[in-house]
Amino acid sequence: MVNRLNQKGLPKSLVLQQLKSRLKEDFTYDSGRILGSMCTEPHAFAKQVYMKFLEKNLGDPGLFPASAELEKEATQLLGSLLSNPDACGHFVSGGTEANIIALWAARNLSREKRNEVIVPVSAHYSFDKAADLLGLRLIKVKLNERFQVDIATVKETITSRTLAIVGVAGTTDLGIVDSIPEISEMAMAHKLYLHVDAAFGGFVLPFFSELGYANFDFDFKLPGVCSITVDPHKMGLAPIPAGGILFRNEAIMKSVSVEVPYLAGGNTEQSTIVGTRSGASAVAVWALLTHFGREGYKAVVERCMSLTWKLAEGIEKMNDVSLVTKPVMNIVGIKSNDMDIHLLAHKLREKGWQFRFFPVTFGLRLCLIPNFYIFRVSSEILRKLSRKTGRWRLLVWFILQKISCKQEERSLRRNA
Ligand code: 0PR
Repeated sequence: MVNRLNQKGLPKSLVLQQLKSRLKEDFTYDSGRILGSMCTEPHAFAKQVYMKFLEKNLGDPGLFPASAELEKEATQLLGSLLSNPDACGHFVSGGTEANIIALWAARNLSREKRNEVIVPVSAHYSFDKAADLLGLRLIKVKLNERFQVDIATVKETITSRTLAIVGVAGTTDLGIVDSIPEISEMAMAHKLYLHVDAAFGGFVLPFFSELGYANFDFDFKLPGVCSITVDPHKMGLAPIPAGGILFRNEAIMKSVSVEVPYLAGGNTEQSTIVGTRSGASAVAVWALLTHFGREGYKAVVERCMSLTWKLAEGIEKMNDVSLVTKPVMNIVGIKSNDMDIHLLAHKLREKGWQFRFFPVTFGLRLCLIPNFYIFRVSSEILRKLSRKTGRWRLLVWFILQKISCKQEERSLRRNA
């Protein structure tokens, strides 16, 4: 069927009715069926702020200077979380744009003829897009037995063509953190740009040492780190779009600046890919950071991690399935030696459950995100599902037992 614009418009009520029915097939976070997403239901306060300031456009700081100032402040607040209150940067469409901007800066700052970027094979596919757009070549390095980038191979891979190295602090499939201190040393020694993709981990790892978990150095504390991707629309509970790109200093950011001669009195620069850009997102991030503070985000991470440990403990006790590896942050990979986990993912999908299947590790990914509805609706549906899925009952039982935890739900609601 070809869709054509109606000659006459329809009444709002009819349009809304159509939308209600047309969008029924979309998953919703409050259904509790989304178990493998890195995004979450945005925090209610962030939604309120976002709706209030929808018209703000950071592409025109002449019209919205106060919003631009709040964005600057929010990047500093986030920078302070990542050991550098002097950090600068922007809130952009997502981690993809942030990673593209980082490699853009690396390329512009690089010495002549350098066009190779070393990334772990676990790096997000946004780096493939970045390389394609920027005319760069990705050199993908294998992982060690702990699923971190293999440092010895990174070392061997550096040549006179290398311009940058990317380290990941929270891989997309398993939430693994590369050994960024070692990469930082290497980057310093070879005068290479180091970008850290902490799109997911940037809101998780800063609280680990205070919470008594294994500590990971990954941020601006390490002198070689030039930029960090950190996405408020993942673990930061902000509405989409809110990716974050932070630079160590302005000189690095300026390497991608373009002068805009006719906006804001003719004296402005832009260092983002897009021009018109959501100010509401940046304002909502500022509001969330200010409202939550360190303690607030720490509590979110603590809850997510305590669920993660429970899930991991439960899986370890099961016969049919096992952990791909011990979780580092609130991402759990589940594999099986004697059943087809891909088929399980497919079956669960058919039944309306959303997991991610990762072909490389041949595992399912669960993200224990701050979305507390997960714990509410799960039990009843899982009970039904458990009767139907036969041999996979154990996994389903496990999710029912461990994730649909009423106690957690109550505590999450109390703290929301
Ligand atoms: N860096 C890392 C480490 C990521 O995991 C992701 C996205 C990105 C960068 C890119 O971020 P944007 O998607 O914001 O551009 N990781 C998620 C993933 O691939 C994105 C996602 C989130 C996909 C929610 C689906 C979903 O429901 O799983």
